[in-house]
Parts: sequence; structure tokens; C-alpha cells
Amino acid sequence: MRQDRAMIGSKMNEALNAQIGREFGASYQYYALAAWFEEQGLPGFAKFFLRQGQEENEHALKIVHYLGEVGGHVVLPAQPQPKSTYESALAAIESFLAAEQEVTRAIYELVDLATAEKDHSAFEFLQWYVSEQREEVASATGLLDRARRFGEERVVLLDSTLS
Ligand code: OFO
Repeated sequence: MRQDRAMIGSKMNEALNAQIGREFGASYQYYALAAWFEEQGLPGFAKFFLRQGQEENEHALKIVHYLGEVGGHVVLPAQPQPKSTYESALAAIESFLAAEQEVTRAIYELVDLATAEKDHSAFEFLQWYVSEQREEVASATGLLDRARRFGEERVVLLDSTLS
């Protein structure tokens, strides 16, 4: 960290680095989901998860940029290998919702930390993630609801509505 001009404390800096890892982790996981759906002959879901993966990449890079702005130090966390097989399309979509709920919890913890550290800049920066997570949890919940209504046998019909 460039101490001379750092506008961020080490605790917040570390926590944001961990979040970069979560965002890239989600990206990696969604690319793996895209590949799995492609293998299942469900190209609509594959495209959907490819796009989600790209979005998560952007979320990670947004934090990298923020740390640059406030004179922080970026350390990219190592990534575990993402899950590459699922029992069913429904199970795969359930994992999407679970992942988004987990990231949402992490974002809330970051907001709590920003409050505790009186880091108003980080607090303001994180509000974008709060609303993004609200949208993504709603979108994952909606997709899962629709997939459950179609059922595993007819999930291919839902696939054709996605692009
Ligand atoms: Fe990064 O938006 Fe969801 O996880």
C-alpha cells in the first residue's frame, strides 16, 4: 500500500482483496456452468452463464480499479477449481442461487466493515454491489422458479427462451 497517499486502511484493503477473489471465483464458477450446460445440449443456459461469468469479471476489476484510486494494494487470491459436474440442470441452477446468496452475505459484511472503519468512500463504493446483488439474487431466484415449473424433463423448453 502506498502509505503516503493511501485513503484506505489495511483491514478494508484486505477485505476488498478477498472480495476480488469471490468475484473472480463466481466468474470461474459460471464459466464452468456455461461449459457444463453446453455439454448438456442446452445452449441458452450456456450463453446465460457465459454472460454471468463476464459480468463477475467486471465486478472484480471494478474493485481492482477502486483500490488503485484509493492508493490500496491489490493481491489476487488463488482460485479453487470450480465444480464441473452437476446431477441435473435444476441442481446447477440451484448452485447459481446459492453462490449469489453467499456473495450477498459477503458484501453485507464488507458494508458492515466500512461502517465500523468509518470508511465512507468504501461504504459509498459498496452500495453499487448491494443493488447489483439484489438484482442478481432476484434473477437467480426467478430462473430457478421457472426451471422448477418446467421440470427437469422440459428444461430444454426454458433453454430456448434464454440467450
Ligand atoms: Fe458480482 O455480482 Fe453476483 O456475485
